[in-house]
Amino acid sequence: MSHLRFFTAGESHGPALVVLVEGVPAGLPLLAADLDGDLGRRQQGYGRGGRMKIEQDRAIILSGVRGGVTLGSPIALTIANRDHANWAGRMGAEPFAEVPEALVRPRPGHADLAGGQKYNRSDLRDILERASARETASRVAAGAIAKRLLAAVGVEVFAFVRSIGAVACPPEALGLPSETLRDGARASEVGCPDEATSAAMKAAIHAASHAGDTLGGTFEVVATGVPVGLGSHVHWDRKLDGRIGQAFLSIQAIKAVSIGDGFEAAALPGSSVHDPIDYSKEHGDFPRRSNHAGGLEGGITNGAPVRVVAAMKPIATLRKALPSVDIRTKEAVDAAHERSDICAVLAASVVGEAMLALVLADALLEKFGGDSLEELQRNMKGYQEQLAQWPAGDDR
Ligand code: EPS
Repeated sequence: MSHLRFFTAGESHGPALVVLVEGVPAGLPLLAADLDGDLGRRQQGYGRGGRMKIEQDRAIILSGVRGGVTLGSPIALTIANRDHANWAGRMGAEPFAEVPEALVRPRPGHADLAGGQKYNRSDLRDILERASARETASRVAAGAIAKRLLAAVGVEVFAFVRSIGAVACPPEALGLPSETLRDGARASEVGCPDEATSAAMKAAIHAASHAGDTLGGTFEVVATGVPVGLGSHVHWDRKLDGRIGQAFLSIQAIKAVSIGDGFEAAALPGSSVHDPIDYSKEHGDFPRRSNHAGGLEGGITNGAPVRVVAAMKPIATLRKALPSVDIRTKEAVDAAHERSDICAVLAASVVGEAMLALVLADALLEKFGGDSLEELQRNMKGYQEQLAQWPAGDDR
């Protein structure tokens, strides 16, 4: 991401998370409260653990916004870790009075072991603290800024949960109109727009909890109102589907991502997969009869909603801990367990919204530029006028 850049910093039980977002044009109305809605949604979901009872994630904007409007300068913000108060003497930048007990029993599936080896740390807490999905609160704050920018040009991003463990939303529910999917997901404790499936998902999470186990699942993120022409076919690192894939695979516990019909398309003939082209005289555009492509062809947005599906593995911290090894004694032990979520697929779907919003906002600024919101909107209008005339004539 080179036009809208963001950095995150912070350990899970350190004093705070820190976010820096650079490249947001001047003149965008922005309040901390605009970020808090998504931060709160990320904390929700049936199956979250004890930490979410402690935290109340709120953004404190430190720079880049004056009187509720962006300045075009870097936006810096923090989110407090309330749990830090319970980690006195064990977390913090200053030397400790007493060496804290080291974490030496790596959890299979977490960064503990490989991270400890790579960074030469003998207390695996030095790895866990940053690998934790707590970091995703920072991404959601950055993503909420990107969403504000996208909303100013008519793009909306939302997500819904498609499956949890073996319980999946029926195919007919997946094809419901966008508003129904969005509102249904927001009304569900597991983020699934189908009521009967939501109930079955809750039952599955409940059963996993009793078994000391965890559950993963899949979610879909949709962006509507995306203009034709974001991304490019001309080079591998400019293809927008590739950039989306990287953004989603960087989310903690995400192991697979697909666009449009994804893996399902591989089993079908081309005639069932590609979206026939029409021409609308009324709108002067080229609508499609279907959207199997998920709004992307040749690495370029085609004007249809962008649809991304991601698969989250079950959380790696299990109450009924898996076999591991004490890295100091080399003895067989159970992996470490302090507390954990049973299922966080709804939370991950909110993080997915943030990542898609950040990639789309970056691609939007790449195509249209603009130091101010007005300039961005003017540039977009000029392009839309060009599209309405397209093709203007012979190229040569
Ligand atoms: C999380 C905070 C963490 C975990 C979870 C996500 O808090 P704690 O480690 O204090 O319980 O609840 O992180 C993980 C699932 C993980 O594997 O690291 C959060 O804010 O989302």
